[in-house]
Amino acid sequence: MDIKSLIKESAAKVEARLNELLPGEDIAPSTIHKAMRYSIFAGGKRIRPLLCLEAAKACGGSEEAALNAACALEALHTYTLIHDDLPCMDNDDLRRGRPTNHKVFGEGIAVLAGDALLTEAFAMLARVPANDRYDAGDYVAELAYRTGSLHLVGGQVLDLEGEGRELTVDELRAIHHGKTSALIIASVRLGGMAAGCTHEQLEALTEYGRCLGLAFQIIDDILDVTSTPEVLGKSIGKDAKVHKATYPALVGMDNARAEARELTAAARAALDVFSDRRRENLLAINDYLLKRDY
Ligand code: GRG
Repeated sequence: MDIKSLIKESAAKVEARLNELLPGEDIAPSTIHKAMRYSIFAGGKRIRPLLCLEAAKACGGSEEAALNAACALEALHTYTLIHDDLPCMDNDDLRRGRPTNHKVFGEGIAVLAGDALLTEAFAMLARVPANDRYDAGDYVAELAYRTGSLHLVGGQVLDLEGEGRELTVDELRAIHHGKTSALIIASVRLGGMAAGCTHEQLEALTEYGRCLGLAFQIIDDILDVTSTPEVLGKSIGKDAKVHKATYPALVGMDNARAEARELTAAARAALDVFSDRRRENLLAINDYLLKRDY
């Protein structure tokens, strides 16, 4: 299957399951359910669920075993987008091609919609089937570790504290690791764990996620300079406006592109422990994300 069809099919499966797992818009209190659904069903590339499902398949597991974990990752990711867009954070008014959650529902409901999606993510994980190596406790601990104050939330703290200050490349890498790579690492690890992967496979997926995650964020920084809001579905050029450090600003556009290419090669090499057939889709995703234009 070509990569675009793979992405489309995977997104359709994840959206159908999310629709089953999340409370309907007509369930009271309906405002919050409308707000949660507004942001989660606004489109989005669904890269994290895709990585989770494909990591499970690379480890010999089924998509079904990892589907609730894939949904949990998208719910958690959507919470970060809603909260990141709030006036007290990045203060954005466009996300996934639509007005941001707080612009439509108000700040109070947007905070709560993010909170509820975060909470639902753990409920979804608790429903991922156990296998010989891992159970719900392991899945919950994994997502909590990667997205709490040590990683994802911690990355946002470094980001807030770095605003308006000259950052070193290492400081910027630490922000990108927390805000982006940590959830991407969790995506592939949870897919592997849901498939009952070996320790060696889990280590390989962790390194693949780390490299791919950082490359993904460097490309995101590049697109923030070179693309348009119409193509990306979110505001662009914001980082420069608020004097936030980005890869192209710190190391130059050519070096940023070169580093993204090197990380993509390192992510590819990390998958050497898998057979050609098993790693085929993870490799295709890796290449696709380097060349993406949105
Ligand atoms: C806890 C508030 C809070 C934030 C944590 C993850 C994060 C930090 C903030 C979200 C905003 C942001 C720019 C994160 C960097 C990672 C990134 C590039 C997110 C966008 O992901 P895509 O491109 O988005 O996969 P779609 O809309 O396609 O799902």
